[in-house]
Amino acid sequence: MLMVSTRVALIYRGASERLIHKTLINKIMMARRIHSRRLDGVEKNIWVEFTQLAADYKVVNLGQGFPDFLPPKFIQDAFCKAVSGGCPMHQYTRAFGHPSLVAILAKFFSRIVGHEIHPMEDVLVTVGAYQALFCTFQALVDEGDEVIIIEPSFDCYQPMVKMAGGKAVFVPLRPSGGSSKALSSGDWVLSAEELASKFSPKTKAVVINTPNNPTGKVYKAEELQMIADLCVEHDVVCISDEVYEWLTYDGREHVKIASLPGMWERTITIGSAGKTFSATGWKVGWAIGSKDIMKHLKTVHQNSVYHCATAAQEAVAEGFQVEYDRFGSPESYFKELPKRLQIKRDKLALCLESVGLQPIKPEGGYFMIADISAVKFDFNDTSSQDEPHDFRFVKWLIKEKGLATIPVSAFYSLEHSKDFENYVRFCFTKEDSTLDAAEEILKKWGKEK
Ligand code: IK2
Repeated sequence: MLMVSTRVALIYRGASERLIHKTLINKIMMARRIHSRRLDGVEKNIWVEFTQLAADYKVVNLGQGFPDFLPPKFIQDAFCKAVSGGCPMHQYTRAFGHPSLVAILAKFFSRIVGHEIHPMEDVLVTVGAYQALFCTFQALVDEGDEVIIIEPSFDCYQPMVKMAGGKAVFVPLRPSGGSSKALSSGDWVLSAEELASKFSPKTKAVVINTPNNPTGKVYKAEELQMIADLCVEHDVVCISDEVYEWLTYDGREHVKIASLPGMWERTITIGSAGKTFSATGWKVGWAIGSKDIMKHLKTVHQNSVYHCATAAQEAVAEGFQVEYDRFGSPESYFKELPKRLQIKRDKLALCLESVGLQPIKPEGGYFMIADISAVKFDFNDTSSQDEPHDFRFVKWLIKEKGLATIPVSAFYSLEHSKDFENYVRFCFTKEDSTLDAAEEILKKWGKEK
């Protein structure tokens, strides 16, 4: 009896020693670095942080850039038709873009760029403009390469360059004549000398974004020509993010840098059906460029997502066909939407002025930035006390007043962000009722001051 229980005890002891041993090994394993070095320093993301904060506080949201109104009926119908259109729309399609979509994108943009775009060779359909950017940086950038980014810039460019092994080199747009005088996004200018000084033998590409997020700057033809000349002189690629291409105001014209002499061969133009048709959740985007560059983006794409949703691509193709047929006419959504947004922009600008926030009127895009330097606010949130001024203002506005916006210094590198902590970004691509609710909050706060 005694011998049996000793044996059982020994078995148990053996088992528990094995367990301790295994746990120790697990602990040692977990102490190892499990994440790749390319993720160091890119963990934070303003959209994740501020979208969550806006949701937690259930605020009026002029933060993230998406319309809270429906896409136009013709494209909703096209989506419904696509998903009820039989088996093929529910299955895989061509990896680099659904045939009907690449065909119409090529036809549509050939007319604008002034170059015959080949649907199968020069176009890549991606999961939103985001993935077009990701494929571009992965395809072009090698360890040690430099990529010049004009700031303020959409916040994913720098982390994507870094993850590809490259180094971002920044050059800022500056308010000409000082911030008190630069009251339109057109007053935010790029110095040709400063830009030229950033090129080196390591420079692989320059990234521009027109109309710009967050300022709304629409680059003039002569500004684009200056950038193009430098790209040709230094034999580098231009990555042109044009997701807001149809949204220009006050008669301002959007110019594609790819349409300038000598630029088709060295430009990757990036677009978004989300912004084009007010359907950001569909996540259909594209990159267009010469086949010699595009083949490398396709390699990244086929080894990552392979292709994006078939039915969404079919619907976007139909949307572009409708717009192709009525291009330039007043019924065109590409004419009607900016007209509508211009009214919203002006309404918001008046409201901001009335409470002492100085708006910088955008020439294009979804957003308006405003100077907050004249504003006093009392924020007792110790958790954010080391954060930049605009971050604290935005958190205060969310938590204390119930209105979400985005801090503009998040669109700058550490090198320049300190100079731009006095701005916040408002999205005016919203229902009138949302803008009215925001106005009510701002006016109430204005009275309390
Ligand atoms: N490029 C720019 C300049 C963008 O603004 C966006 C999307 N906008 O982001 C939301 C915001 O700023 O509040 C993209 C690329 C990505 O576009 P897509 O949604 O097609 O992936």
